[in-house]
Amino acid sequence: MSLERLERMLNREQFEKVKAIDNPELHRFLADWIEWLEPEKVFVCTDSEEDEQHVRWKALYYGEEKMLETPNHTVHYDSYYDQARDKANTAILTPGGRKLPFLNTKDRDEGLREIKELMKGIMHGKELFVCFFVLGPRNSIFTIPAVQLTDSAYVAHSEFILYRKGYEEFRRLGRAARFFRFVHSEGELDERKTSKNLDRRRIYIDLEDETVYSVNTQYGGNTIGLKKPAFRLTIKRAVEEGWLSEHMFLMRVNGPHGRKTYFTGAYPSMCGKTSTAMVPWENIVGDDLTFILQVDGRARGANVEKGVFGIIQGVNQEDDPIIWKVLHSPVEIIFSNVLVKDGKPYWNGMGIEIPSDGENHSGEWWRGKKDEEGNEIPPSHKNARFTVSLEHFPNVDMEALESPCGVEIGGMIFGGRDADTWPPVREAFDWEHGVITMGASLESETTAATLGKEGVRAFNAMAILDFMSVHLGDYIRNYLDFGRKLKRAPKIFAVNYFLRENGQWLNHKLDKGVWLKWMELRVHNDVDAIETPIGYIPRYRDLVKLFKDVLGKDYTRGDYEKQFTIRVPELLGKLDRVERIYRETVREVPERLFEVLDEERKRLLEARERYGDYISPFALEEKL
Ligand code: SPV
Ligand code: MN
Repeated sequence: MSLERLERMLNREQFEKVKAIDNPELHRFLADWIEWLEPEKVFVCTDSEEDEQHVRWKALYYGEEKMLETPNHTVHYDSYYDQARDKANTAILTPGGRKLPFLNTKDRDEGLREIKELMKGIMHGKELFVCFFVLGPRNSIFTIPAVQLTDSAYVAHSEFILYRKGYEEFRRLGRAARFFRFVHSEGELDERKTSKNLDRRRIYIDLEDETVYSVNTQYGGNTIGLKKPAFRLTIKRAVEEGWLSEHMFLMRVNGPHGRKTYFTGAYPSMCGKTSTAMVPWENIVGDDLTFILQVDGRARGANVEKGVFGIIQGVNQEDDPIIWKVLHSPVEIIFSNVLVKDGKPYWNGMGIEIPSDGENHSGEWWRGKKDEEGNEIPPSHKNARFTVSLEHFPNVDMEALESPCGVEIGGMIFGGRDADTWPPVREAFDWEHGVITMGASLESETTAATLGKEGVRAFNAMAILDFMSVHLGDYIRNYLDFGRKLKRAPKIFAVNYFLRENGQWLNHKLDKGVWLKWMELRVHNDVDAIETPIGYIPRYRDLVKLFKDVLGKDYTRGDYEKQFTIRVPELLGKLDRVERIYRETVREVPERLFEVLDEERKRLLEARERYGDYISPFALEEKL
């Protein structure tokens, strides 16, 4: 039945490609949506190089990307007002519009009706790309197949760079495939090929059918189905099935004598996640999304993706030598929302002189140009990005990236943008303490990764709140349960790269390389540490050695003392803020969360009695 409909709508060659997948549910989904979207033609992508090439070419042909001077480099622009994830117009569809505390929700029937109406016939005159990918490595314990429908060759192209191809996986799984679906249309485009009807921009997530709809937008965070749209679906699956789907990088930290220790790290967008995963002397496995499963009592992680959709602002030769080199080599890269002059891309903070005119996300650009609100337009957007496959990074751990059973996780890191409270690095007492006082208590200043005001301190548990498609209480319960199932749980750490004093940073950008080495040693109990009310911190003498070994720097007692002072008033204030949120906003919070927060408060109050408000790490070290 659906096949017959598809046969009428597709040409023979494309029809044969979908017919070769034995999955009636997929056929029905395709037939229904192709009928509804009314594209002029349909292209079905198999895993072949020719099909991928077709998509690459069409992105140029339709003008969604333009060639740059370096072979295989292209540039794509999103509308000036479509430069980040649009939280206001993103909603989880729930029966009766049942509320979630941190995300918009909308009545499912109403949302589906609205989105269908917006999408009726929206692909007139356009080519629809039907693409198959998988989340996680293929044919692995992590694999989730997904099908993407989009009229944006740029979106499809990005997905070929970022995800493993899935057509053969669909064929192999046939009817057994429990697949995600993504339906995207960029809608009407203006002369610059950017989405025009931003007032009708919508991203609706239907958890029941595991389908995400996205319309009238092009920005990757709203449109690349397997990235953040899928993430809302995997969080729900993970909570239902007892595993973890996290907003985390996955990396290898190289210990003494060739020891390899894998870490995950959760940081809100623009808080150092990619740059940590990319620290020069370690190895990257993934920079954004990690699945974590329990296998034989161990936590094993895999990168959901195989590429990077990374922030380009501030990437410079000195601080990010690896990314810099990749961005200047003739490998396949899509630059988005950067300044282009004479076929070369430029971005803010790249450490070289930037031309004073060219083309950027605002169209023709010249220094001093203002937008409609009277704000001066910088050369590139703060959230301008590059899209590139990890295989092109000299520091990628390819074996870990492709391992069908992932890698054992030694440590999990939580970090935020915090001017005055957390020390640069510390270790939790145990899984529960880490999950609750570090992950579930994460606060961070808002950034340009989402639309809205920047620099506001905001609660962002596990750096995942933007995607929290289930009740946060259930999510945290699942986390705590997950740890209980493990024979050896990863150690949990918290980092903060953003401590400030009188407006000055207390740390350098590459200090994170030292914290990583220290955490690696701690995972294997190679160094001891100072017990504080909020966990273990490094001893000065260990850091002196690491700063020398890693950065060739002398680390002063003064710097150490300033950075690792335990700031009791700020820590207590934070505990109160976090507890209030869990008491007032989140339902069915595991009681253990409140107990662990209470224990922490008690320890802080006792320490204050004895040492005062600001406790030097040297004072605590004397106890050792
Ligand atoms: C993030 O903002 O967390 C990103 C980029 O990783 S986006 O795809 O926009 O979500
Ligand atoms: Mn992210």
